[in-house]
Amino acid sequence: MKASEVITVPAEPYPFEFTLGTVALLIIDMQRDFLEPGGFGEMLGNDVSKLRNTIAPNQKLLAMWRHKGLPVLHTREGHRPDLGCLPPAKKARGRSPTSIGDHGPMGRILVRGEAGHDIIPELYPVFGEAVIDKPGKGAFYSTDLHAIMQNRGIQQLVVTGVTTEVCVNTTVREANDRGYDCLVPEDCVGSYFPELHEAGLKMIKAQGGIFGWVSHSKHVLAALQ
Ligand code: TIU
Repeated sequence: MKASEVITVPAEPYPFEFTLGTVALLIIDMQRDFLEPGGFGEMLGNDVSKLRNTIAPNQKLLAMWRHKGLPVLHTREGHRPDLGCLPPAKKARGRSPTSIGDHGPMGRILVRGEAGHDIIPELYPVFGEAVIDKPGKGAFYSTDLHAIMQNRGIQQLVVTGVTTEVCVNTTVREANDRGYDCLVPEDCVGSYFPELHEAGLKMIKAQGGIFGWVSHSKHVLAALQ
């Protein structure tokens, strides 16, 4: 496959096209605190198994991306240890007795450098893969993701990770406003809430692909074989 070859993936609302020279895999917030039993997500009463179903398909996609030598970008949601980048409104919201910055099951919750903030071992970044620390839900807000993409000539993103309706959806919307095309493989994104997962995917592909495209990892893998 040449860098300029156009690859077509069956998707909704219509096939998604990209070239190897301009596409990246963007894996959103596959962090221990969201996915591991005993982490912050479970502590809040969520069933983490719904998110853990996304690990195996993400591993396959990541392996293909690495095999092809294509760019991989990872994000982590979290804050400086002094919480300087944590908006008081974000800290207060939820009214949980334990919140961001407090001591949780795997260190201080969503604080950079803590065990729970790090990416799960199954999808751990390797040398050369950018890790973007983001204070918000979207991966573009207050990060250098846009600059990295411009510098590397990236125009299309395959976006995976958690959660479908929160950080994945926000990031796809931000990417859309910056002129990027996004494909979301539905089996590689997950939510604690099945109905919000479904709605999150529908919102992306509705109205002729108002924010992007939705497909399945098997179609992306087959197109790259
Ligand atoms: N990564 C991400 O989606 N952060 C969240 O807080 N998600 C929830 O669904 N809570």
